[in-house]
Parts: sequence; C-alpha cells; structure tokens
Amino acid sequence: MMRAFVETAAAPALDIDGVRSDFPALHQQAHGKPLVYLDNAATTQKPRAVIDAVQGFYERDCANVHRGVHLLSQRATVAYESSRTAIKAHIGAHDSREIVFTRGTTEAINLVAASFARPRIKPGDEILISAMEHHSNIVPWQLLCGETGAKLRVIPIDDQGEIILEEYERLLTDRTRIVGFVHVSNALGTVNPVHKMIELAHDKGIPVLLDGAQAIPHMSIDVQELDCDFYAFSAHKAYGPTGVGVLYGKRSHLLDMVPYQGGGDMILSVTFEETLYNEPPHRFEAGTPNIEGAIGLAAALSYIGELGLDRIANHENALLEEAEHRVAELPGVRLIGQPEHRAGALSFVFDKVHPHDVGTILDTEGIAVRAGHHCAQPLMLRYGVSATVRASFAVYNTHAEIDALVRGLKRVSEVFG
Ligand code: C6P
Repeated sequence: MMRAFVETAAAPALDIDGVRSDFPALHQQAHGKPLVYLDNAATTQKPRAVIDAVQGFYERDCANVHRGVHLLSQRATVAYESSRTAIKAHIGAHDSREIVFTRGTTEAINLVAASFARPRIKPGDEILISAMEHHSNIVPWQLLCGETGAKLRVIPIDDQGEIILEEYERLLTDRTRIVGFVHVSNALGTVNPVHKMIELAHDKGIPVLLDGAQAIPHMSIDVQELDCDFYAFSAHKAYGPTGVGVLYGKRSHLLDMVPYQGGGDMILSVTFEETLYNEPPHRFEAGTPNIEGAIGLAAALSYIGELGLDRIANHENALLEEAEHRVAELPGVRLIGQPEHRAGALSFVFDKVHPHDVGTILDTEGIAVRAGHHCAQPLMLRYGVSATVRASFAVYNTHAEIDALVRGLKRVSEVFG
C-alpha cells in the first residue's frame, strides 16, 4: 500500500554527498565496515558547524553568563542570549522570553509538570496523555498524580499506530487539567494530527503540551500557528549538542508559573527572610546554564535552516518510503505501526529472532540501529512485544544505506535459519 508521508513543498534536491561531508563522524568504519548510522532518533551526528561553534566558545568566549562585567562574560552572554533569539525565530515563537533552556525534552516536561501543573491540580483532576508516549511524558505525570491524587488517563491508539480521535474527544472532560502528547512518536514514527488535537483541547479550555523531540529535526515548527501552550525538544536529536534542550511556553503561562529549581540567576534579590524571583525565562534557569550547548543548538538550527526543512523532509520521506516498503517485504518480518503520516523512524520485529540479536548482527555489519523498548514500554505492551528493531533516519542517510540495511536483515534470517 502506498502511504502519504509528511506533506512538503516542492524544493530542489539536496546534495547528500555534500551534506555527508559536513559530518566528520560518518566517515569511519564500524567493525571494519563503513558505518551506516540509522540510530538518529536516539541522537544524530553533529555537523562541523556545530562542533566549531562549541569549540569556538571554549577557545574565545569561555566565561559565565549574566554575571560578569568583563569582555569575555559579555561575549558569552551575547552568544547565549542570541541563541535564544535564534530558537525563537526557528520555532515561530512570539517573544524570545518564551524560550527556556533546559537539559532536554525530559527536563522541559518535568518543568511543566512541576511549575505549571502541580499548583493547579487537585485530587480527582485528570491528566491526559497518549498510549504512544516516551517515558519522559509518562513518569513526570505519574509522580504528580502520586503527589496530588490526580488520575492519569490514556488516549488509545489503533493497530496502525494512530491516535483514535473519537476516544480522545471522549477523554477530554471538565476534569482534564492538561493534555500532553508526542508530535512524532519515537517508536512508531507516527506524525500525530496535532492541529486538530490542540483545537479539540482548546475548545474545552484545556492547555496542551507537545513533546516535539522527534519532530524538530524533520519538519518546520511554528508554535504560534500550532497554538500549543508548551513545546518541548532536545538539541541532540536535531544535530545539536547533548545536555541542552528547550521548553517553549506561552508568555502568559510562564509569567504565571512558580520557580522550578532555586539557585543563582533565577532571582532578583535574596535575603534570609525573602527571595524575589527573576522574570521568565531566567526564573526557570537556576545555576550556570549549558552555555556552549545553547550556542551549539543555535548553530544546529542555523544548519538545518540553510539546508531547508522542505528539502530535508523530501529526502527523508523518500528514504522512509523505500525502507518501509522493502523491510515489510522481507519474510518473517512485521512492521510495528503503519501510520498514514510517518517521520523519522521505522519499527519492526522478526517472528523468530529477538530484536537484540537483530541489532547485534547488524552491528557486526557496521549498521547502527536501536533494538529495545525505546523508552516506550506501555507502547510495546500495546503491540504485545517487549522490544522492536528501529531504523531511524536523518538528512545524511542514503538509499545505498537502505540497501545495506536490507542486506543485513537478510543476513539475520540466514544466521537464524
Ligand atoms: N528518545 C530514543 O531513542 P531526552 O532524553 O530528554 O533528550 O529526550 C527524551 C525523549 C522524549 N520524547 C521523545 C519522543 C523521545 O524520543 C525522547 C528520547 C530517544 O527514542 C532516547 S530514549
């Protein structure tokens, strides 16, 4: 069956050899074979532009931010705050003060749970998430439910890996205090109908948090157009450094949120009797931030912008379409999830071979995939498996690498008879 993939505008094709030459790590061997890196949903490789931006900070501008009157501190502060402005532009936020730097998607979601939701939740209230969430959009809410007596409700999905919208509508009640779901599933590749889902929640006055960890490298995001209340993502899945990410929050929400952690930079003044808190976003950035991470993230988004998200999506969609088709044809292999709109990832299982064995054999062929539960154990349970093999794609992957993947999977079948 032909599927519709993420819709993109027509755009001239990318020079993929040129793109690959930007990524030093791609040009190495793994177990004596050319590296085929198909674990991009876990983390992407980094282009030279990002490596140089991080190195440049350490070589020239290394100082703390918002604290020093000296030149280096001023340069570091300008670079850090310019990154915030670049991120604001990349995701279409209204104001750079809506961009909070975090350690990643996980911390961004925990921040919303702790600082936005906790003060608003009472026993009997409900928090709504979907059946395809990553653990980082499940466990923070379970912790909150444990503290407050609220209940976690889960939107079911169908076998294709799509949210059942009628069930979603039914679960949006006058007890629902917040809805949180993935924009793109890390384990299925499903692109959720987020516009519709946000609209349905807003019709009932319910705020929406989107987990954009797997969307940010693959599609253009406009938070104002989406009208989401919060949007979380990590830099490292979008060609940026590890240990840094973003929480976008509507300014009106951030102004109304209690601090997340206490410490330096999040205060205006402190006495032993009383502390006055800084304005957002600094209110939520206690302590010395990941300065080089923020600078590297801005470099990554600028790199994506130069390639063009339309051209990235066109290339990745062609890869996904071919990979889905060819993997599904292999005897004894079953796709897990066949969503109508897919981005990034393809999950599958062998009838008779454990995903870890598949991953290990592929590794000996130089092919990196993820085999496991992908931090989505409830989703695995939904499909009656403990794990899947996941091939996930980035802009630098090639059709020749799909040939290598398919050859590797045929080898798995030979080894296991
Ligand atoms: N998924 C994967 O291999 P952090 O770890 O905070 O950068 O991102 C967490 C996270 C949240 N939501 C989604 C949809 C994700 O995919 C991830 C990270 C990786 O699928 C590592 S488990």
